[in-house]
Order: sequence, then C-alpha cells, then structure tokens
Amino acid sequence: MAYQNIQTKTEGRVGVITFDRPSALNALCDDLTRELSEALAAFEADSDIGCVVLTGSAKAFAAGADIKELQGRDYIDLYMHDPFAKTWESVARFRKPIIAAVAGYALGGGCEIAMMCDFIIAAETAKFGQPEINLGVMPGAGGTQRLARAVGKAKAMDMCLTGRMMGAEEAERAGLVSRLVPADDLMDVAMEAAEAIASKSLPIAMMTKEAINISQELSLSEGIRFERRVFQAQFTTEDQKEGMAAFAEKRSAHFKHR
Ligand code: DAK
Repeated sequence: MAYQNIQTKTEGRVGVITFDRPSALNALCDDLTRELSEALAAFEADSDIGCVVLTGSAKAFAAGADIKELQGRDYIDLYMHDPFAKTWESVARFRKPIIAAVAGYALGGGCEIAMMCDFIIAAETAKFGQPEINLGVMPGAGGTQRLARAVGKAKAMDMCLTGRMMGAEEAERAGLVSRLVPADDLMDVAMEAAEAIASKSLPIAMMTKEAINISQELSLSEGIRFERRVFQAQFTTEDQKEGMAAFAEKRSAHFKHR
C-alpha cells in the first residue's frame, strides 16, 4: 500500500515501519497515525510476519503529536471522537512483538508510542522527553503511566514536571531502554533482534508478550497464576513438541507457528 507519511517494508519475517515526515521531525499528525494503524493491521494480519520494528529518521523518532493540528481542538471534539483511541493505541494493542528503534527525538507522543512498543533499542543520539507541560497540558497517551512504570516515580515526575529531555545513556540506566548502540548500528541491531524473535514460535512469543504486559497490571500471585496456566496450555502446541524434540535431537527447531 502507498503511504504519504510512513514507509513500510518486509525483510524475511520482519515488518519495518518508518515514520517519514522529516520536515516536521515526524510529528504525529492524524494522517500519519492513521497510516501507522493501517500498516500495523496489515502486519498483524500477515501470517508471514513474526515481529515489527518501528523507527524514524536519524534526527527524530517522532517529536510528538502535531502541535499545529492539536492547538485548535476542544474538549468535546476530543471526547466524542477520541481519535487517539483508534490510531495511536493500535501500537499498544498490536499483539505480535514490536520493537522501537529510536534515534534523535522521541518526545511527547513520540516517547509514548516508543513506550507502547515491547522494548526500545536506542541510538546514542536518542533524546526522550514528555515536554507537554511546556504547552500547557500533560501527557495524554500513557506518558504519566508508562513512564512511571518504566523509570520509577522520581524520574517520571522530574521529566513530566520540568519537561526536560533524557539522553540515551540516562534512559538506559533508568531502564527505559533495553539496549544502547552507536547510531550507525541502530537498524542492524534492531533487525537482528527482530529476526531472532521472528524465528521463534509466533504464538509462544505472543503469549510471552501478553504475560509480561499483564505483569504490569496484576498482583504477583495473580500474574504467576496467569503465567502457569498459559505455560501449561503451551503443551498443546505443535511448536512445544518441535522445540523440545529439536533440542533432544541436537538440531535446530522448525516452528510451524501453531
Ligand atoms: N508538532 C508540529 N510540528 C513540529 C513538532 C510538533 N510536535 N515538532 C517539530 N515540529 C516542526 C517545527 O515546527 C519545524 O517546522 P517548520 O517551522 O520548519 O515548518 C520543524 O518541525 C523543525 O523543528 P524545529 O525548527 O523546532 O527544530 P529544532 O531542531 O530547533 O528543535 C525540537 C527540535 C524537537 C526540540 C522542537 O522542534 C520541539 O520542541 N518540538 C516540539 C516537541 C514537543 O513539544 N512535543 C510534544 C508535543 S504534544 C492526546 C494524546 C497524546 C498527545 C496529545 C493528545 N490525546 C489522547 C487527546 C500528545 C501530545 C504531544 O506529543
């Protein structure tokens, strides 16, 4: 499909979505987020895709919601149409593994979308921030919630209240980022991670993602009960039989994703 504000491609079992609105530092205008949700739906429906990488350009992953579009909105418009629920949250609702590969600015909604991904690989040029307070609002797409869970209350308060940016090293130390890499290596490292994930059993990877995500919402004992039931259910899959047989026979597993 032809898109105006993003690019998509497929490499093996990995789908790549690149924000491509460089003149506005990939600001997340309505058209861009609609295209993003359409591209995600297409990769979700494609049984040959096992993992997605979401990325931007060298200067920005995304500098946030499009402020020029946002400034004219009013409460009743946002409440009644809630455009964000349909488009932005398609990243959080995406059921297959998805990695954010971040270079440059990931601000406001850009930081929020990166945090909706399963993990973030950052170039040393990455800058994360929730500067909405400078615009007279607060984060509105999960920033106060996901950032606090990712980096703890103190740093989340610091960033959301001062609006300051966090560099890549600080973000890695704080646990926002899983890997920090030289800028030139960003896509190679992200693709290697995505290919590794896509080579596993897709339903098992999806269940693993679901279990880790639910850990953010349940008590430890409820989460462990959920994990045990899902683990037991995995013994109904062909891929469990294949994975364990391959180990015993000293060969690589050939998963059928069922
Ligand atoms: N929106 C629109 N345009 C943007 C933009 C943005 N967020 N960020 C940058 N641009 C545009 C600039 O206006 C400029 O366009 P021209 O003037 O050339 O036409 C171009 O990109 C280059 O930007 P700069 O000239 O400013 O570049 P610099 O290198 O000097 O500065 C910067 C880079 C990233 C520090 C600066 O551009 C900046 O501060 N940008 C704004 C960052 C920001 O405040 N982000 C948060 C946006 S608010 C909601 C859910 C979520 C949200 C809203 C609602 N609901 C559920 C209702 C999310 C809100 C946000 O993200």
